[in-house]
Amino acid sequence: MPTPMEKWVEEAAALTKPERVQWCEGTEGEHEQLLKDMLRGGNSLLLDRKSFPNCHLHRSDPRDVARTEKVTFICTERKQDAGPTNNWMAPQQAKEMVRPLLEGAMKGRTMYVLPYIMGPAESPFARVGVEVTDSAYVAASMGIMTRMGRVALDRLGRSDDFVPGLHSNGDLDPSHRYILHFPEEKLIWSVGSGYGGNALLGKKCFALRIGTWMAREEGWMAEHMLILGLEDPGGRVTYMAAAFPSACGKTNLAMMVSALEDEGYRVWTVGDDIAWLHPGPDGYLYAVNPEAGFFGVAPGTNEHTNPNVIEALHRNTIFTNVGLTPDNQPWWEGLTAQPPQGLIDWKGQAWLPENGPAAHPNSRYTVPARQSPSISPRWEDPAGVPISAFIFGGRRAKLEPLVYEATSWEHGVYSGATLASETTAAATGAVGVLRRDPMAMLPFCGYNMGHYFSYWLEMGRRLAHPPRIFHVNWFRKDSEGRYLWPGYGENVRVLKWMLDRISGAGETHETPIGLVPTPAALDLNGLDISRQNLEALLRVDPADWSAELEGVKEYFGKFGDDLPLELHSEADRIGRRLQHANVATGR
Ligand code: SAT
Ligand code: MN
Repeated sequence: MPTPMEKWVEEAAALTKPERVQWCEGTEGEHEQLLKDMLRGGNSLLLDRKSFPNCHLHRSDPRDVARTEKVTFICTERKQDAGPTNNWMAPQQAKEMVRPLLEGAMKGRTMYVLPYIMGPAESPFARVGVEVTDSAYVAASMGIMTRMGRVALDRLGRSDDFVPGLHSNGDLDPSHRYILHFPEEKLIWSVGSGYGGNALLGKKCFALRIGTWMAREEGWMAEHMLILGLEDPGGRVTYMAAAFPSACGKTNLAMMVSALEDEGYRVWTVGDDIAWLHPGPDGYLYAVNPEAGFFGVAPGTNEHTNPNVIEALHRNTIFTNVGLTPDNQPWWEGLTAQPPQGLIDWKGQAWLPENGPAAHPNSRYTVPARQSPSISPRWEDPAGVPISAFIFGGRRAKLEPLVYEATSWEHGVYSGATLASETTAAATGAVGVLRRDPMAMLPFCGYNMGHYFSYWLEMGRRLAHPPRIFHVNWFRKDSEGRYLWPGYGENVRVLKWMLDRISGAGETHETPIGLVPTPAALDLNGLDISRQNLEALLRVDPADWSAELEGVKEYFGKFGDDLPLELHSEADRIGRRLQHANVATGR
């Protein structure tokens, strides 16, 4: 008797008609073979063996370089269950429309069967998925990003508790591209893209879109959050999880080399993108990183911004859409001050600056997490790590102070629900436009976001020790457009203040929007920052915030009756406080 997984794979093969089917075991030899298949595909090359052993460069189709949110759908029976922020199609309609694109899509190709685990293999919180794909690049990448192969089959046995994902590159024509999620049957179909979150189905499709649905059914949380441990001079480690929209520095924050290392503050990486969080018997929330690798943004990464990852990605790394130096090393904007002579650009052409950057702005590295010098000794702890703080952050040139603390769980949920950020190259579309991105989950919540806010509020009630909630903005600029805060390793100064708050210290100044540190409460030892810039960083302008509140209310209107009343009350409360402040400042 075939297992439920074997049965599903047979059906997928009957639909897509591959020439051959390869079940992946997850061995090292097999990983080498997948990389060779990738090289034979023609859009990949081996990098310099000496300086980058076992590293590859892959060039995706130039029309396929980022997640495509317009063609990403949540397919539920009722439209209301997908909510106002998701694209929706009824499941049957979606399948009828997309099935013809999958019929025979793997003719003449190999179908790789990738059984995988999201989460530490021994963890009770880990879950099994299976992806079938006709892309060797996807297969090799899934081998880095997940625990793939025999280990997943052994965990699953004959159970039907797995999330199937059918992926085909199709013809890569953007008009034939669909990323479909069927949360009611926990199924994923993806066709027409071989890139990132569109194609590595364990990541955004399973761990977040299907994951949020499962989490609500089962009483846990799936969030777009990095997980880090901050060690203090006494050797005690406090864990924090932080949500930022894609390409806003999650990987760099999670892997930071602390500017306060001499004082004994050190950052340990548990995860850089996704957190699965479960309430523990002690009333704390415990986080595991479902992934096994980092799929990080390359441009801007260098010895200063992320030395840990620079060290990590000198071996066993797949680079996607970066530039190439004449001696076969990867290169991207920001890696070195000056671009080397004789660069090849991400499309494989001699680089001409007038044609744009050498590396695509959303070019990436895919590297095993264990290779980072900052990897936490507890990153695969089956029980997870207890979370003391949630941090929300976006990219805001104006308005948002460097950091503030929410005054209650409800206020914290409000600050997450109203998160806004200037868009980046991680998704197709205009860059630098302000958009609301609640909890950095706008593209990743698999159900009605109004219900998701309610679920957050409910979790707070359920936890005896909910994490404190903070909001940060590393990206505030002065009137000349210069960043006010140096960021990167210096961000530890803000984390240290949070640590003080968690332990009951840390001076604050109460503002209408929350608790901002007093300038003296931040450890600025050894940092050259003017008093004026510091004040500008921490400023909460009541008039600007009143305008922001109008935008928030308009946004909330989108959710109608699905928006929990508590969030309206929070908005009203902040509105009243702003009014007082406006009166006080005479506006
Ligand atoms: O393309 S991914 O979704 O994997 C990366 C990101 O946008 O966060
Ligand atoms: Mn992400």
